[in-house]
Amino acid sequence: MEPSLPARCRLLPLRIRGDSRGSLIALEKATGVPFDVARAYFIFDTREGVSRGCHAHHRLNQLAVAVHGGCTMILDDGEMRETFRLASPDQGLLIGPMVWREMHDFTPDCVLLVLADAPYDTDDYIFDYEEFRRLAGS
Ligand code: T46
Repeated sequence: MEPSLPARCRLLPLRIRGDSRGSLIALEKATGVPFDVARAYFIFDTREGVSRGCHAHHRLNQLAVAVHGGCTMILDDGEMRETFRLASPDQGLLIGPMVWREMHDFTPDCVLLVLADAPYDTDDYIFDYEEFRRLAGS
């Protein structure tokens, strides 16, 4: 069953272009990416028991795909908090602005690909949860 996600978050089913050689998934506007991609990064080799994220962004839109392995995502819009497992290469997770995100329980082989609509900018981060709650409520 699809998880109900907080505001500004959405699951994006990704079409697998499979043939006898194997599988391919393309990420672009035509396949549902709802923004112009300004940056891509991927997270891998995450150590056992380590958590990542634990912040929100003022403006950033992102699409996260567990292209290999998986991790548990916690998403929080300031009112609703949802936990679910992101662990399939044909499932994209859109995370909009003002969403607190945490990533836990990475499999050792997890490769998390993230597309973003803006360059890396430390000023866009909110690292304090209470500040996030205050801004989300205003
Ligand atoms: C997010 C989650 C899903 C860069 O130099 N450029 C970049 O584009 C990024 C994202 C990071 N960095 C540097 C900054 C740190 O020295 O890479 C190091 C690790 O980044 P960070 O601690 O921010 O990684 P996560 O996994 O906690 O968070 C990242 C993204 O920062 C964040 O936007 O939503 O992945």
